[in-house]
Amino acid sequence: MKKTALITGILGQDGPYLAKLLLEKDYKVYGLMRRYSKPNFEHLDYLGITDKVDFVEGDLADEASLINVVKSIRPQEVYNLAAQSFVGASWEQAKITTEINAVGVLYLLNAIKFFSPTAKFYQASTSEMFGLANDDGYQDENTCFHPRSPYGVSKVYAHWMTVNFRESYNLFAVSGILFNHESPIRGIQFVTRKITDGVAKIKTGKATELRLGALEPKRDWGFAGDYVEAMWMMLQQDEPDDYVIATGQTHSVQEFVELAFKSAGLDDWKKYVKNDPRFKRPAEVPHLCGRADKARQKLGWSPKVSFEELVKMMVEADIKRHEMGSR
Ligand code: NAP
Ligand code: G4F
Repeated sequence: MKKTALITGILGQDGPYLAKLLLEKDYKVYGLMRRYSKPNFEHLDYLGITDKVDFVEGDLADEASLINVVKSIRPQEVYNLAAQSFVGASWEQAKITTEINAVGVLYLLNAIKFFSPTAKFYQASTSEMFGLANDDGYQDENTCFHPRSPYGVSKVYAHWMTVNFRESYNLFAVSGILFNHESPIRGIQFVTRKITDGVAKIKTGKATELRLGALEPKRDWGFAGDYVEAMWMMLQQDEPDDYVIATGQTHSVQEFVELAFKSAGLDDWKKYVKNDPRFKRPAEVPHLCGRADKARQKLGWSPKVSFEELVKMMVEADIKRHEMGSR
């Protein structure tokens, strides 16, 4: 019998990578998506799996829709990847960010508790929960949270609600605290993809500049394909637990910019990059660097793609896309 998994956030970045992994492991994969007049399957198409996923309609902000989905599928594994995931928008849209990322997780946990209580549940937690904590060093499972955005705050609620359902109702519920992870299908608003797309546009003569905010913040950037493996591994354990997933290396936005321009054969990045205060945030997270020792020891997980390989992969994919006529 095939195992059955429900993935929320199926049209985003991580949803397609995780779906591909589970399909390769012979799962039946259901993907939850909102109601659209015109859904965008671009990311699933990129990985060649659109017709292999069973789509179900539902919205994290609508409890009844989640109950219907969980009740009708009764999945063995639920991966909650759906979120208003863009930190920069979360100040202007704090309420909807909270409804989806925090209260939505409570709705989903309740639906599982009542209608599929043996399902294993994965919550997509984030290094944004650490925020200002431990400014210079590493962050791991023992680091205190100090979120710096409504997004970070909403994710802290969801993290603790996941832990609370585990402790209160004996649910197999885990929280994966993932540091930034990227890919050629990263959303175009996020800084890495904005940079690689911008570099590709400059390279192919479609743009002459790239406008960015702060270049100093440091992030621990890995490859999304490696990180979804850790999600799956967490649900294959005998006991539910929370894990930090990270590369253990950190780079500034400027370092990403320099390498991206260099990968495209454009030497003088300063000629093209313009500072734009519109992309600065009311409160910044200056330094993230994860320590994933627990995941290494207990799950046997480690990242495979290096920072340099990641930047090159993204730049090459965007140049190819623009050369083929994409806007
Ligand atoms: P993403 O590309 O933004 O995808 C999020 C998905 O959630 C989108 O497909 C979106 O659907 C869906 N969604 C948003 N609101 C929804 C709602 N109300 N109901 C149902 N679906 C909804 O994010 P990602 O990079 O794949 O990240 C996956 C998860 O990991 C997110 O929870 C994110 O917060 C978390 N995370 C990401 C990272 C990272 O570096 N990527 C790191 C740590 C944690 P639409 O297509 O309809 O907009
Ligand atoms: O790429 P970002 O928007 O990602 P951020 O804020 O780190 O959040 C991402 O990673 C989190 C994990 O830590 C996830 F939970 C979250 O869902 C998301 O996937 O920004 C990275 C850095 C920030 O310091 C930002 O201020 O880049 C800086 N930055 C500078 N100029 C910019 C820009 N960010 C964006 N998006 N656009 C700019 O023009």
